[in-house]
Amino acid sequence: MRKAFSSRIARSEPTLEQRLLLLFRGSDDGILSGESIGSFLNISRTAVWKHVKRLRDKGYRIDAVPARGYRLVAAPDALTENELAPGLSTTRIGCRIVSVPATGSTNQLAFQLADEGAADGTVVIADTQTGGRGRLGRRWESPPGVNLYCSVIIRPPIPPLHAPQLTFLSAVAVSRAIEATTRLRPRIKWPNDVLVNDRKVAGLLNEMNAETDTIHCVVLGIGVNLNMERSQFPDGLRQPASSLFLESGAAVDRREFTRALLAELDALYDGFLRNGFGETRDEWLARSMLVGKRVSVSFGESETSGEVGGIDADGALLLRRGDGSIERVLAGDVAIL
Ligand code: BT5
Repeated sequence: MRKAFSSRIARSEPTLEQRLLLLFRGSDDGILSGESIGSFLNISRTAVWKHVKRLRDKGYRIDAVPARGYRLVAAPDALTENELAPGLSTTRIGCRIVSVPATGSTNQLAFQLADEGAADGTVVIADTQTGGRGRLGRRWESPPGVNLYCSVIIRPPIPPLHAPQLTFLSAVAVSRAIEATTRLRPRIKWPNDVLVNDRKVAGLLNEMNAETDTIHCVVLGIGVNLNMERSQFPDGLRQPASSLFLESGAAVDRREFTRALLAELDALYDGFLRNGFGETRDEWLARSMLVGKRVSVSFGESETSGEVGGIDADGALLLRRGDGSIERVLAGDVAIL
């Protein structure tokens, strides 16, 4: 028997390190005496020193200012819980953020954590992936320091049959986050791509652990090319690809983008659990680049074509064929004709 999980888990209290960072960031000149830190956090001077050292070990530059105390000079450009949690006001998504410098695939790590009981809304982020996965065993290029690779563990009380609906949540959340942090206008391509100026900037890979009628967990894998440079894209990608930086000309603050994404996902997931798939589906359709277009969809050896009418309640693509019949397509790669 697997453990049952509460569907609503409040974000845990900030840790001492997070409170220390908040203190530094809230102080006028960025300098705090060991004594004042100790009294704010109710810890000894030795404990203050230990926490400062721990932050330094994590890449924070904290200088000692003679006779005055400590000054936070620079924070690492890292997508850690310390950097993301302050200012993140979600109810589920991001209740816990597990951040690692490198892993094979964040989806794989998320499944391991889910097996160990990780709660609904746990987010796994890696700075780089050595075996980033696309669909059908394809590879997802994941260079360090520039992009976002994250996997969100959710445990929705829905039948496994409806799980494909969740891909649409991720696609809408990524699109909203792009709009919230850049001036770009993203479009969604069924089933799992987000494009800017017809170039792919994000890919989604949802995977599930389920039995016939019960979902144990769904892992929403989200890869967004934020600051990737042209030279970091290998030749021969399936379709033209780009990053938000390349399309907008401005570097994206990875922390700001990640917080925006988690907030949008939280809001959409909350609406999904309360009111079902309808709202996400409507927004997805409004953002879709395919509706009304003639497309061909290939899956392995098979290929079909028609005019896109929309998606149905299960997230299947609805194709109107030449003879007027409607075909439901559950998976495949789409090309616009
Ligand atoms: C996808 O597959 O688009 C799903 C990508 C999901 C990646 C995230 S990152 C976090 C999480 N952890 C993982 O291990 N995966 C998820 P698909 O539609 O099959 O597209 C894959 C194809 O896109 C590849 O075969 C390449 O041609 C191309 N591609 C590879 N890396 C890319 C990149 N960074 N940007 C754009 N296109 C890329």
